Amino acid sequence: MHIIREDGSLDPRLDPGLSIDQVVALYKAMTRTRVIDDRLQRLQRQGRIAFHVGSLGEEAAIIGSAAALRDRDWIVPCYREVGALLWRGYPLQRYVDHMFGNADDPVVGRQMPDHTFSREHRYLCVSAPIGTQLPHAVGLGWAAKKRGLDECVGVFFGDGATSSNDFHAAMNFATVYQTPTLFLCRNNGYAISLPTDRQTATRTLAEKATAYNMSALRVDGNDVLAVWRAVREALQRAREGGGPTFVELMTYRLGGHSTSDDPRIYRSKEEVESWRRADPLVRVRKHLEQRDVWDDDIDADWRSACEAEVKDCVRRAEEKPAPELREMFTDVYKDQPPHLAEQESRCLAGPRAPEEDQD
Ligand SMILES: Cc1ncc(C[n+]2csc(CCOP(=O)(O)OP(=O)(O)O)c2C)c(N)n1
Repeated sequence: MHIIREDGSLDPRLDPGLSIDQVVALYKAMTRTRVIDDRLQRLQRQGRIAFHVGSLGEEAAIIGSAAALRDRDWIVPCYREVGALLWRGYPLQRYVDHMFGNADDPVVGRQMPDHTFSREHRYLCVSAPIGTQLPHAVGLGWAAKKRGLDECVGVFFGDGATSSNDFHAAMNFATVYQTPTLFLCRNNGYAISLPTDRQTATRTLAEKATAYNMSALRVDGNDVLAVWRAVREALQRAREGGGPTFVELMTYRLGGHSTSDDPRIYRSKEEVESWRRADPLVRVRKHLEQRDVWDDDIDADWRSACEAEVKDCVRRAEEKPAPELREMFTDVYKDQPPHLAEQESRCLAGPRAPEEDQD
């Protein structure tokens, strides 16, 4: 499914009828995410943060999905979806503090960068082993259903995750128990260096849903309105008791897998260039220009506002102290077991603690 055509006009048969202000908000959020990604990539190269996993080229798939969900619905991320969290109003300063692992980081430096969460924004913590978030999302949906709550769950994952055991367990459980779970598969062409056609023998990923008797949609994931429409349709089905839907979002990872990756080793310049022409930001901007609500000057102003915002957050984050050493021992057990209490006191005493304390 495509809705925004090459020339920026909309397919009238599929136009989901968002107001122009809503489309501007989507474009602004997508651009802001890209500016943040760009800044974090540079900070990693300068050695100021340790790691970043970005969403370059996948902004429509992520922001479009988040926008189609309601605030009461849960988002279960993979690891590239901070744009969805920011869409929900998560403070950028808190995210940047997390990226620096400083004292104000919600996980006080105990997680890798880009492994944040927010209960307040109904955004689960990133679960790094591939596919493990899928059964979590089905469980959340099942719990909501059992409690009679009007809450659905959108879970993000990549094409690679469809080869994990957890994917199949989650798909099966979701249809057997008809959980209100939306399987949002960002098919970005690669699982690090492995292309999708070496990941699976099926022609599409969406057809895997058929084996589980699950509804499926396959849409242009670089078309933010197509993403919005597909996810809203899946949400509607779940709310009406129609169970889960698999949504395959066809997109492309324009950047490396993460700052630890060099994609030039396994894919051609030509391939990347051809996808650059399908950039999701360019696509929606064309539509806004056609509607006379956006131009070069407005765009430049918005981007510099985003850059200034990130720069300010980075400056503040770097001024903050590191977490206290004792934070390593907090939030693990409600009642700290004695062996951990002993380790904590030795650790806090430091390496110069008297020998007899360090047996
Ligand atoms: C169980 C497991 N195996 C391997 C890894 C290392 N790893 C991290 S990301 C990744 C690729 C995942 O690709 P995909 O699911 O397509 O998501 P994408 O990164 O493309 O968004 C791998 C293999 C891991 N995190 N967990």
